[in-house]
Amino acid sequence: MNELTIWTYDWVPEGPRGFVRDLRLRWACEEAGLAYDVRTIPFDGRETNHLVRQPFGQVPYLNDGDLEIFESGAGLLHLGRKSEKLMPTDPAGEAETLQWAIAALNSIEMVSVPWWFLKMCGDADNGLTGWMTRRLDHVEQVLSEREWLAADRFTVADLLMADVLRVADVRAFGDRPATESYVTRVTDRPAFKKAKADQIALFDAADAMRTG
Ligand SMILES: N[C@@H](CCC(=O)N[C@@H](CS)C(=O)NCC(=O)O)C(=O)O
Repeated sequence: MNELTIWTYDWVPEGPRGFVRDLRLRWACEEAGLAYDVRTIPFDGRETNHLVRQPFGQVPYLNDGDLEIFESGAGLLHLGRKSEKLMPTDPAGEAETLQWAIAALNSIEMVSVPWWFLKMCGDADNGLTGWMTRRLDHVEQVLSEREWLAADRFTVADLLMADVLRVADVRAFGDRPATESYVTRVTDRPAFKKAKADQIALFDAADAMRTG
């Protein structure tokens, strides 16, 4: 058994496969060469069956020995401290990485998730469209001037930002060539491909168990 255990659901419907946020933690471990196990809790009953570990009934959460951490962003920053491949240790590089990791969560995903949810509910031209446009345009401007968000190289900030931006509806929302090539570049990394394939394989295998 490894010190690091990533927790996810034992099954999800097909739609979110490849996008469940345990992928962020798998991806980080793959990038850093950190050994990890993946364990599951039942999807059925998720609203209440693991509130003691994740107070919103969601996944992922992470064990590192006796440490328990929920929120994918917190898990990523924790892993970042374990490997320079994910987060530089010099103060300037670390600060850049932290600010862009938080920006991915709190300035982009904070808008993109509710925008996407309203769109999924049939309200494509919803009240968040202007806000979403402005945020994505600002990111496009940044990405048109640099290859990576922080420290002139791949960091956990890119992992998070690319994961937020790779959602098909977000990518299709306007023509942003720098963003598109950034997402393609980051998700072309072998660590991402392995993390995604492993997650999909876990959920695909669980189909058979559910149908008997
Ligand atoms: N802010 C949380 C969001 C976690 C989240 O949205 N998890 C989804 C799977 S990707 C989930 O558990 N959804 C089930 C639910 O909300 O009931 C994080 O980044 O860890």
